Amino acid sequence: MNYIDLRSDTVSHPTPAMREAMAKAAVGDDVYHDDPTVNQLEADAAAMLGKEAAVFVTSGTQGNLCALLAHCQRGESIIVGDTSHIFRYEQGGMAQFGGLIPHTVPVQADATMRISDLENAINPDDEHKPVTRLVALENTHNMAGGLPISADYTAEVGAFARRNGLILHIDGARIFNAAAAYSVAVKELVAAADSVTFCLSKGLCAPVGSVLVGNHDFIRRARRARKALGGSLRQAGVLAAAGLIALHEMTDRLREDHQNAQLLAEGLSEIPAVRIHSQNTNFIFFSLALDTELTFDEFVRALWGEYNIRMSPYAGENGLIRLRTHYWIDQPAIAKILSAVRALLT
Ligand code: TLP
Repeated sequence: MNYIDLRSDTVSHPTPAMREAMAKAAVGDDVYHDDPTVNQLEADAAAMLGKEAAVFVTSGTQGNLCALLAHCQRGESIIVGDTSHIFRYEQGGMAQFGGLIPHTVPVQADATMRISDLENAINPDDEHKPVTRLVALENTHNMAGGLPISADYTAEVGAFARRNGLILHIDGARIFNAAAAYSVAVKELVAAADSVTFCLSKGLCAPVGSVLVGNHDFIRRARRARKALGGSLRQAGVLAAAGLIALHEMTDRLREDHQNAQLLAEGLSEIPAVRIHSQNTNFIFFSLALDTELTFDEFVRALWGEYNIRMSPYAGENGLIRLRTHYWIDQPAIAKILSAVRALLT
């Protein structure tokens, strides 16, 4: 990348190895299940997450929606965090396309939801109320500042779900970041879940795509949902080829992104006009001191106009700037960012 883009990890471009693999990928028609590269990606993803089967989808949003459509019937209710991506940033697809009713529960500062709150969100067997079918977790949690949640907590929610006859889905868009943060195999983090969506296209750098995993019967139904949503692809092996590199070569290096985020946050915290709000995994949230000469918008514009550095205001909270490190933000880039911010703010 010939500019520095910190707006998200979704902006990461494919690596040279991915572009090469994409050019050489063996392909077939995936609707006939005969794209060997997609089949390989699905098999490898299922094995890595410890589930029976997988389906390649175009995005995290589509993966979550296919999961909800495959697990639930119209008119049912699902329990989700009040700051979860599924509830806040997926256009209410569950209601638009699935007729599902979200029952929100507060997400705590540590990115978990209290088990007592989850218990209270289950509707009683009462004909006035929608049937509660599913609970969804998010790991790492985007709006909680990229905090990972542990295998122990996930197991607790899994036990809660089983006790109450509920399905557990994990929006694991960045589950490999969580695994890197806890130094555990991703399989352990999702052992209690019935299904998991994870993204190939964020910190893992693939240009397109996510994967949804679960048991055979669930994946068969998710494939049907994907088709109805127009998400079944044909020679998708060109995309899956990059996905295979994401899975096998990019997951272990996420630790570097976390270390770089820490380095960047430490450097920024030494600049008097900067207030660091949080730094977890590959996320940083910061704001500018109130007496800073530049307005927030001027600061972001000058960084881009004068230094080729992109940052964006965070939609959730006024005045907060959200940064994400990724493969293309290396230590020389961090030095450039720090000197540009220093130059603009001092
Ligand atoms: N999040 C994007 C934006 O949509 C906010 C970002 O830049 O962080 N789950 C989680 C936890 C996510 O953060 C995202 C993307 C998704 C699902 C959806 O993935 P895509 O963008 O592939 O549909």
